[in-house]
Amino acid sequence: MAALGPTPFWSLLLLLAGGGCAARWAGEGTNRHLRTIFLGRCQEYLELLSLEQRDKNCTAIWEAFSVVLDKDPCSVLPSDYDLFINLSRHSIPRDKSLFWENNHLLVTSYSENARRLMPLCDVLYGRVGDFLSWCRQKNASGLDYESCPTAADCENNPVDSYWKRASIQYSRDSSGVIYVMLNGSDPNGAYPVKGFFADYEIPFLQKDKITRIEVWVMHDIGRPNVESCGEGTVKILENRLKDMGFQFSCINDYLPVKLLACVDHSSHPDCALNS
Ligand code: ENP
Repeated sequence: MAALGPTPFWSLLLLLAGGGCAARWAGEGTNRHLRTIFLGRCQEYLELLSLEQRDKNCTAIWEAFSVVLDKDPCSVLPSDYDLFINLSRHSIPRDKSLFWENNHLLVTSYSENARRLMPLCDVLYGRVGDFLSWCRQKNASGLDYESCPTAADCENNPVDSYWKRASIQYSRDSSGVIYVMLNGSDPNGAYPVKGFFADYEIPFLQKDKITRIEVWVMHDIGRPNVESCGEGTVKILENRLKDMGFQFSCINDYLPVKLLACVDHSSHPDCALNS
């Protein structure tokens, strides 16, 4: 039986004080098995590459990546990932690039591990960091497993700088038909006018290598239809791309992707198939 007396009271007080202590940063802490996951994903991904592109060294790629783990978590720049990108970079097949906003799970399902299309998270240098978080502690060496900074904490955080550098490379290396999957049910609009796509991907597309850009505005099954092709922020995107000289087209609820979304909502009226 637990002893009565002052001890439980002080324990409770300490627990309350500790429990109320907010994390330093707004983001998830470093994944406990970051290195193992990174190396496992890297090695597995190499099997997808052609023999000529497979001569990559996952340990060297990890070493290049992990230099940011020795840096202050608000002082990591996209250029800190240059060596990591140079070691892990491989070509992106023509007509296979898929850009997106606010559709991560639909994108990963549709891309089929790079078999159908190859979004950034199905490229080696995007795959190793997908869904993960990493940062050093603020005032000490060693990783912070409790929290990591997001853009709301500081601009030059390790995760955002990684995605910025990876996005720039992915855009530069994309060619042929460019696909873009947007979410027309997002209350803030389908095309975030500030975001990775707007700021770190569109500006780095190589016009001479790109034949056209096709946008798919998907609507979540059973959720409001906020924007469609030709409306609101989608129109802003259309004007921007046309001004840059790209050939642009837009499709609402592109059927192959909609059919995939309907797998989880097969009895919803929006998923009824016409006989
Ligand atoms: P969100 O906010 O919908 O989803 C962020 C989640 O997707 C995080 O788990 C993140 O991994 C993962 N993710 C996969 N690829 C990217 C990515 N490429 N990126 C940022 N996060 C990515 O996505 P965002 O923030 O709007 O980013 C969408 C962008 O990805 C688009 O520009 C698209 O074209 C691009 P983690 O490690 O942060 O947990 C670039 C930035 O591919």
